[in-house]
Amino acid sequence: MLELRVVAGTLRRPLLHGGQRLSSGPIGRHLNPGRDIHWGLEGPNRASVSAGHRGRGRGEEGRGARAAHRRAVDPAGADLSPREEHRLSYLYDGLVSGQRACLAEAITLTESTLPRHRQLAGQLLGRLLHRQREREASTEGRPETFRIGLSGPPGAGKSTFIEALGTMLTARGDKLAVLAVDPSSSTSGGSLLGDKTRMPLLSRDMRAYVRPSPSSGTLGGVTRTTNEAIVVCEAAGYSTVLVETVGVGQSEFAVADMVDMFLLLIPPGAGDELQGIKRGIVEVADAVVVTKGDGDLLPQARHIQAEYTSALKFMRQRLPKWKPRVMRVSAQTGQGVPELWDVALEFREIGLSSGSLQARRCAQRTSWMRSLIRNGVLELFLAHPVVRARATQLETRVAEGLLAPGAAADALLAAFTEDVAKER
Ligand SMILES: Nc1nc2c(ncn2[C@@H]2O[C@H](COP(=O)(O)OP(=O)(O)OP(=O)(O)O)[C@@H](O)[C@H]2O)c(=O)[nH]1
Ligand SMILES: [Mg+2]
Repeated sequence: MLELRVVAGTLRRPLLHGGQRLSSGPIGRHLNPGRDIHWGLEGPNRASVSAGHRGRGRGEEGRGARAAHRRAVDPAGADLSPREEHRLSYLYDGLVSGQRACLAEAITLTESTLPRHRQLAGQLLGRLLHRQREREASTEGRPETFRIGLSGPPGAGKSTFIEALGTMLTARGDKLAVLAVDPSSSTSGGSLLGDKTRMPLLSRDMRAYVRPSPSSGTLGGVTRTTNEAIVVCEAAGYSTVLVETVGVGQSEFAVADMVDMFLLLIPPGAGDELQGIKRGIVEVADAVVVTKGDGDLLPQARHIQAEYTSALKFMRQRLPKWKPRVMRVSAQTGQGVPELWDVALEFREIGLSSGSLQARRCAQRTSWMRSLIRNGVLELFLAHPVVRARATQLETRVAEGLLAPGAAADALLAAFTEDVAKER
């Protein structure tokens, strides 16, 4: 609430962020356009858009039509130089025709922290989301793609399971994208090597696209980069998107809030009484998957399955028409993997016919936006010179118990708003 008050009270002139009209005024000077706040989703202006892009090639669509489309999709969009416009058109056309090189380049663009790149990425996202919505209009609002999040403790068998499920799906002709979110390895890119080696078949499979999704070390980073990567992969025709995240910290909650179905993977070794697994994450799971149900681990896997089955009976149902299931699989033998996929498809079908899946996506878009606002405003606040000058001293006094945290926060916020007001 505080952050929103600050924004409402200080922003005046229109400014562009990530291709969306936002605001400016004094605060804008400290804002890094397109990075601090990046929208990348349909705003109210875009809701009434009717003219549009149908995913045609460059040759079919004239320059004028392209510019008109750009204005329609993104009325507040930043002015692009001819070179930038060419790059965006190249990426857009390449993406919608399924070129892997463009997919990689587009995701890299969305991950960039350079302000101009963030703006370009925002424009690209706007166009892709517009295209997605147009396509959904022809399927009565039914999303064409299926987004699945998978989380679980380190070593639960997530990547091995994705490899087993993924190869089954690509053998059936599906195109599958795997985004691996590893909040702990944001700078080293450590998940890349790990997950590529754990998904050797998928990494070589032309119908699959495996990519680590960096988090920039923050939860807001996970929300931004992963949400954007999902949209980009879908535009490139990857109709199933799997998002793997290690169940430590909060990243799994962020991922649960960006997918159609959320799976919690539990290894047999997790122990009794849902040991080590946060109850909250069990509550948001649409299915619990007990992994490694083979060999010596089978009895324990059965035991865990029974335990979760009874635990879930007492949990509040998240969707009226869906009771979370507990499945047992072995990625090593492949046992239970097709059955699990059948359950996932059943979940999707029920979600689509009841409308809960569409409703979930709508709510997720709003929460994506709010998360970006929260992070953007916080970054803006922390980067403000007055805040930077006083924060350390106030923090020290709070840490020593000399000042109440609330009083310190109020003092800092007051200093910030006063300074911003002075600048107006
Ligand atoms: N017996 C058995 N072992 C498995 C199975 N699936 C995975 N494993 C083993 O469990 C270990 C961890 O597997 P990963 O797939 O890397 O687990 P993960 O959850 O992706 O791990 P992180 O990404 O590091 O959190 C590896 O040694 C796998 O060989 C299975 O179905 N059966
Ligand atoms: Mg893994």
